[in-house]
This record gives sequence, structure tokens and C-alpha cells, in this order.
Amino acid sequence: MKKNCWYKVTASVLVAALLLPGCGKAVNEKMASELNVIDDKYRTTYEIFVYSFYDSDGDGIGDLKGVTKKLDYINDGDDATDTDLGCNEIWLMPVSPSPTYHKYDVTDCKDIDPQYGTIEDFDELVDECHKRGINVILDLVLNHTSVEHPWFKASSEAPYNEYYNFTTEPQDGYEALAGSDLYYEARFWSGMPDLNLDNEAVRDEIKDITQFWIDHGVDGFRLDAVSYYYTGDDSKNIEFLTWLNDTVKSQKEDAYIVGECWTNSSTYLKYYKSGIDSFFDFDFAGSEGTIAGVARGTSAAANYGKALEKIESQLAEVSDTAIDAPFYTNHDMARSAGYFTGKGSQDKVKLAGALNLLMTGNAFIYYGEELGMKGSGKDENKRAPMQWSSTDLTGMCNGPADMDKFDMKYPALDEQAADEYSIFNYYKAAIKLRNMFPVIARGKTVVVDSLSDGDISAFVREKKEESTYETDVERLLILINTSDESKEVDISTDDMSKDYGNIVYSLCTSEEKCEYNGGKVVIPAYGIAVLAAGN
Ligand SMILES: [Ca+2]
Ligand SMILES: [Ca+2]
Ligand SMILES: [Ca+2]
Repeated sequence: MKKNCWYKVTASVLVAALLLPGCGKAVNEKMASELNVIDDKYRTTYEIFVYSFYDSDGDGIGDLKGVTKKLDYINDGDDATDTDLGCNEIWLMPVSPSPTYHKYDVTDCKDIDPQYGTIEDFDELVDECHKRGINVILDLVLNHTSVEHPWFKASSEAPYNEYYNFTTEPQDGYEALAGSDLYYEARFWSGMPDLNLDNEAVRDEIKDITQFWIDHGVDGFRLDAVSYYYTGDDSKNIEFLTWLNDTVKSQKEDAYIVGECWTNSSTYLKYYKSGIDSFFDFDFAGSEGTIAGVARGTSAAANYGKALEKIESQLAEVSDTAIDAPFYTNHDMARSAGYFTGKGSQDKVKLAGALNLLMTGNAFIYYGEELGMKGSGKDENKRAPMQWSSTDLTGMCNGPADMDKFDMKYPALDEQAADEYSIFNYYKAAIKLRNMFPVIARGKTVVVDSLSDGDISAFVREKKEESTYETDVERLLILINTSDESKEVDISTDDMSKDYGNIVYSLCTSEEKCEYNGGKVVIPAYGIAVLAAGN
């Protein structure tokens, strides 16, 4: 391991500099300038529902100019500042014309919904992202269109009669077509007819659509509902995804593609055979996933490390280009504020965020997750307006019309930004940890069994042998305390971990910090200690 200057600074100074914004400014700046942001596909991606993010023109609906205005919040492009979150990719939920607020039923896949702005606004957003080192991936809805799409409206005649799936008999997943004796496939809702993806003309249209957005500068795509392409037929889905991956990569070799295959890992692992870079890791996500279970304490801390080791080895087996796409919550899931109740619930919201951001791969955060926003029940509630401020309502969106009225559990951004122990500042510190050490996103996990138990997850994150990126730190020991009390972990007698005498990062939920003393690491309740070798 090469020596570098900063981690020889004493642990206590580092801890203060990293975790107390505004404290130890000189060291803070030094640390920030040491960020190792690598231009590859192992990013930290911020999912944005444009409708509810930031409204630039006062009509109450978020828009593309609004996202552009708020890019400095996501990443200001300057490694020397850390007022920004530090994400380096955004996923825009659908932005094309649509009759609904959520816009997953598209009427023109090669345009921008007028509620969101114009294609010029889109070009400007992409430019401004790229200036800041932020990649842009766009939601691509290929399973279905809107019933209002001109193709469906013309589907009584050639060639559009073959763009969709019609039958003469009623069957599961089909809807009666008004004014005819036909039924059309519509797996989600009568307003969303499924496309016939076997049709060559439909595939040509898709090729045009991906080329259109690549010409407008996007860096990749998020694929909606891939297991519904051919409902119930994984091999046909994989065949289509292989065609799509080849098509997009021939248009843009380094495009990043992530698919939504809302199943468990035994199914979505198979989909990696298609060559698609990533599939969302649903096993870890949501109120019943691995992350929430470990944070809640209903699952042993040790299970987190074990689950990481397992998914990483399964991914390595199925493909040598597979990149995990961990996430904790998204627009279809209840928000995290409601996952935990009682004592320690805010600590658990924070810890869960870190368990997501400590995973290997391209980690995703859903807008507002970094504030512990609330929202459950109907979908509209999960897509509430971003809480910029509760006093200055500039740019505040109205949110979906059918959203229930409810109060947030935690304060808005301006208040949280000023509180060094807020959920927001914790998330920021967790993203910074991810940016600072390239092995966190790109390495592999090796569990330290002898130190792992119900309360402690202990593992080494190390650079994979075949990896070529440059890093000064090739190995870290990560110790996570998921319990509600301080724990002392004796690493001095364990062969795998005894050489890690240097706390390089301490991610804690309160003013208490991790400490190293003569082979023992003291970790506060819900705290995370990150150690490098040496002392
Ligand atoms: Ca607007
Ligand atoms: Ca910055
Ligand atoms: Ca389908």
C-alpha cells in the first residue's frame, strides 16, 4: 500500500474534521481535496421525480429548469466544497409527454412534457450536469405506452395493429378494446397498453428513441418494468434485454443501463446474462429488505456482511461486467421515516442510509431520502414535494393532486443543513466516505466472522485483483454497531483485522465518535468505524 499524507493525521483530528461541519476547517479542506472521484459506472445516483423536485416558474409543478437550478445541491462540481450532497449521477423519472402526473404512460417518447419544459431545457440540464461531473440517466418505459399514444390510437390499422398485443378472447392481463370485439394486453392498467416487443417495427422505433436521447447527451438509461416485457417468460425478457443492450452500446459504447426487475435475487441475477450493467438489488430494499431488517435489529448485524459477500460472489459468477445497483427506497416504496418507531428511530434512519451507501456497485438514493422524508400508502404520498424549507416556499412544488395531506416527521433541508447531527448531514458524510475511498463502491467484501455477531457487522472491503483503478487505500476494515449501546470490539487477536489500527472515518449518529485504543475499537450506538492498516 502506498503511503499518503492524510491518513497519518491523528484519528481524533480526522474524526472531528469529517463529522463536525464547520470544525477544523483547514483539515476539512485538505480532506475534501483528496476525494477520489473516478469517472466510471460505480457512482452514487440521485433519483429525481421532476414533478415534485423544484418549480422554476411558480405553477406548482417541478420542471427541468428547476432541476438545473438545484444541481449545486446534488453536486457543485467542486471537490473542495462539501456543502453539496456529492452524488455524481442523476436518474430522471420519465420526462416525456404523458396524460398522468407520474408520466409512466408516454404519448411521445422523443419529446419533453410541456409541464416539465422543452427539449432545450433538457439540453441545458444535461450540459450543466456534465459541467459538474454528474451523469444523467433517463427512465425508459418500453413495456407499454399511453392509450393516448398516436400508435395505439391508430392501432386498428397497419402497421400499428402489430405494435400491441391483441386477442379475440378475454384473458388475464388483457382489457376489452372499446368499439371492437378485441382485447389488448395491459399488464398494469387499462391506460397502459403493452407493446409487442417481437415486432421489428417496434424495435426500430426503440432504436430511434435511444439514439434520440443519446444525441441529447444522456449517459444511460433506467429500464422500467423489465420483467413485464414478456410477462412470465424470463428467457424472452433476457433475449430482448440482450438485443437492447447491444443496440444501446452500439450507439454509445460506455452507456450505463440499469433495469428494474422487481423480483428477488434468484430471478434478477439471471437477467445479468443480457449484458445489462445493473439490476436494482431488491433483496436489500424497502421496509422488509436486508437493510431495514439489520437497522431495525430484527436481523442480526452479521447478516449484512454475509448478504454482501453472497450477492457479490453471485454477481461475479454470472457475469464479469455485472455491477450491483443497491438502493434503499424508491418512488414505489413507503419512505424510510415510517420504518422505525420509538427510541433510536432517527438513528436507524441514518444507519439504514449508510448500509445502502456502503454497498459495492452503483448506489441509488431517492430524493428526500436524505432528509428522512415521510410518505406511505398510496403512490402519490411516496412522491411528495422535496422539503427545501418550511419557511421559504420559493420553488416548492404542490406534489401530486391526489396526495394526502400529512406532516413530515423530520425538518426541511434548510433546518437540517444547519444541524450537524441531522439526517441530511449524516447522508452527506456517508456519500463522502463513498467518494473518498474507491474500494467502497468497487471492491469486494470479506466478512470477519470472529468479530461479527448480533450487534456487530465486521468485514474487510478490498480491491479486487483484476481491478485497474488507482487508489492509495486498497483495504479497509469496516465495523458497524447496529445496537443501541456503545460496543468495544477487540481486533488485536484476530488475524484478519489486527493490523487495522487507524480509524480513517467515523460515521456516527451523534456527537460520540469511534475511538481506537491499544487494539480495541470503541463504537458508539449505531456507529460505524472505518479503519485502514497502520497506526
Ligand atoms: Ca413549473
Ligand atoms: Ca463539492
Ligand atoms: Ca409486456
